[in-house]
Amino acid sequence: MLINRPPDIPTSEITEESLYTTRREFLLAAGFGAAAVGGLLPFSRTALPWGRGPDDDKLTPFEDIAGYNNFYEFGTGKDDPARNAGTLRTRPWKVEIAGEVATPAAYDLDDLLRGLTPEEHVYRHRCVEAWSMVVPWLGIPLGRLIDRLEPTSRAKYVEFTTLFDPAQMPGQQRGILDWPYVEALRMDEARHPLTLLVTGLYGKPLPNQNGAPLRLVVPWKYGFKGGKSIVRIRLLERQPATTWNIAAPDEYGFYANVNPEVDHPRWSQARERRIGEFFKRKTLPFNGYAPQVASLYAGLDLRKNF
Ligand SMILES: Nc1nc2c(c(=O)[nH]1)N[C@H]1C(S)=C(S)[C@@H](COP(=O)(O)O)O[C@H]1N2
Ligand SMILES: [Mo]
Repeated sequence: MLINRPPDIPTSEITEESLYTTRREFLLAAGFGAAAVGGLLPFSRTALPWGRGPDDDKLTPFEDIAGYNNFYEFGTGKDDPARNAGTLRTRPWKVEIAGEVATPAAYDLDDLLRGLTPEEHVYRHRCVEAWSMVVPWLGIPLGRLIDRLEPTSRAKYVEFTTLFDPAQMPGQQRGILDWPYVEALRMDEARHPLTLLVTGLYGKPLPNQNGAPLRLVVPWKYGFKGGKSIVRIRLLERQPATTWNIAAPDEYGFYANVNPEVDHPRWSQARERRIGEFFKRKTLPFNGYAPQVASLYAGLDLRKNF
């Protein structure tokens, strides 16, 4: 599910999730273009114009998406990031573009993304801790930025580094992880159209606790692949070391594809709790995105390369 959406929709226009969903679907069903979404038009509670996917996904309420987070730079409790991330200053924000690109340089974030129109992508979001959400992200397919950077022929991996600033990110005053947080993708994963550089959710700028002003979202992988508050994007010839793989190589592999058949050493990955629901759901291979992404891993043993 994908609609285009202009980047700066005032918060006042989007109040409550059911209205948001219903109005958006009404507009699309009625044949209004993306530009109409967010405008002052009527809404109705008509039937959904498309199926919700295999498990009848409903959007997770904004309060849960922005109130139940993993962002260890602001504490290890699920409610710590919402409480503590107010110290993060997200403008001005510099992003260093480094490695195997035509012109390595530091860019102001707004300049780096200028002319790349954000799109809305509703994705299932699955944490390795076996909970999940359904999130309407606003972002730019990473491949479109990579094209703009003109990679060299040696570029095989893309690495993402989170801000390191213990004054703004008090969790970094403790050595819980090897700071700064680093994640990486193989180039074909990075260029896949589902892979998003996210700048917002629910049509609003990204809350700090969700990784403002720029974070990665790779919907067929466990959430930890999605590094937050990114200050460096580096294109590399060799696979880089990544934070969770360094922290616990037996528990967190480089690939981190959602695979219900490969348990975490300390718990099962067969089922998941959708935030807000009581009964657990079956976890789907590649988080339900197998038709789009399984071919990326043809010939790879996904038990060894977990
Ligand atoms: N910099 C940074 N990025 C991070 C994390 C983190 O602790 N630090 N946690 C990861 C994990 S484990 C998950 S599940 C997702 C959670 O994203 P959300 O809080 O937007 O749901 O962020 C990922 N990105
Ligand atoms: Mo996670």
